Formats: sequence, C-alpha cells, structure tokens
Amino acid sequence: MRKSIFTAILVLVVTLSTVPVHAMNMVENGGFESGNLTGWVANDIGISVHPTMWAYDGSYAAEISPHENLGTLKQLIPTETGKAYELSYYLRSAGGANEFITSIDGNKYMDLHNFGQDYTNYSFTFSAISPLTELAFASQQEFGAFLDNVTVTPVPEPATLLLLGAGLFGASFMKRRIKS
Ligand SMILES: [Ca+2]
Repeated sequence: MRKSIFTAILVLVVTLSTVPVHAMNMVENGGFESGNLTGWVANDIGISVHPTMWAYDGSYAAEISPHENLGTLKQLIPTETGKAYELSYYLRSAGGANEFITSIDGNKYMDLHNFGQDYTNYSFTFSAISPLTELAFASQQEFGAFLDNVTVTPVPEPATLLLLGAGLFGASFMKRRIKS
C-alpha cells in the first residue's frame, strides 16, 4: 500500500518535472523546422529559412542576411500580463562585420556587434506587459548569420517550485518509511 503511494507520488513528481518543458514554448516555429517563416514576419528578403548544415538543431535555421539596412524578424507571443518569461535563442555569424538587436515590446535588450562563428545561447528574462508580447530581432550582416531554437517559456513561479519541492520531499519521506 505504502509502496503504491510512493510510486504514485514519484510518477507525479517525474511528470511535473519533465513533461511541460517543451510544451510551454510560446514561440511558433521557433526552430524553423517548418522550412519557412511560418509564425514570423520578416521585412527583408535577406531573411529566409532553408535546410542548412549550420542549423543548431534539426535541419533548418533562419538565415539572417540583410546587407543594406537593418532587417527585422518579428513575432507576437501570447503572454499573460504581469507574468515572467524567459526568451532564449542560439545565434552564430557566417563571419564579417555584423549587428544583431534583440527587442521585447520595443525595449532594446541587447545590441550585439561582431559576434563570432560559434553558436552562442542568449537568454533574457522579461515581465509581460500585455497579452501579446512583441519579440523583434533587427540585424545587418556583412555575410550573414544563423538563428535557431527561439523559445519563450514561463519562468516557474515560487508556488510551482514549492509544490515540486514538497512532492520531492514527500517522495523521499515515503521512501525512507518504506525502508524502515
Ligand atoms: Ca532548427
């Protein structure tokens, strides 16, 4: 009987801690695996999606190659006002001079210049101010850059962490009782 309760708690804890991670990405087509710009609005013909050996993950990445002016790639993300979210993405250059600006709701979070050819993960935490948050990348490249795995995920609230912690404590407590 105790063992079955322990198993039930363990299953619950494992479910809570593993399942929602991928399901909660609010970005549509953030890994560009649709093979096109579905979900995104691009204002420059230098921004495209195609199969590339330079994808960070999967077969596709967005190639960001506006040469003349800053080209933008945008998406409206469904968010809950007042809630905290984390934006994360992977970016690499194809070489040469470059600039890559990250903005959330019109606020500039990072203005990156002359980044390198190794994929680097960038992440930012923000608080949503409306039910739709505008994520915008603006870029100008001498040769080009690749963007992949764009995610916006809710930052777990203390209550959720507390629940998870209580579950883990409960599971270890039950385990100890079973052993004794
Ligand atoms: Ca991808």
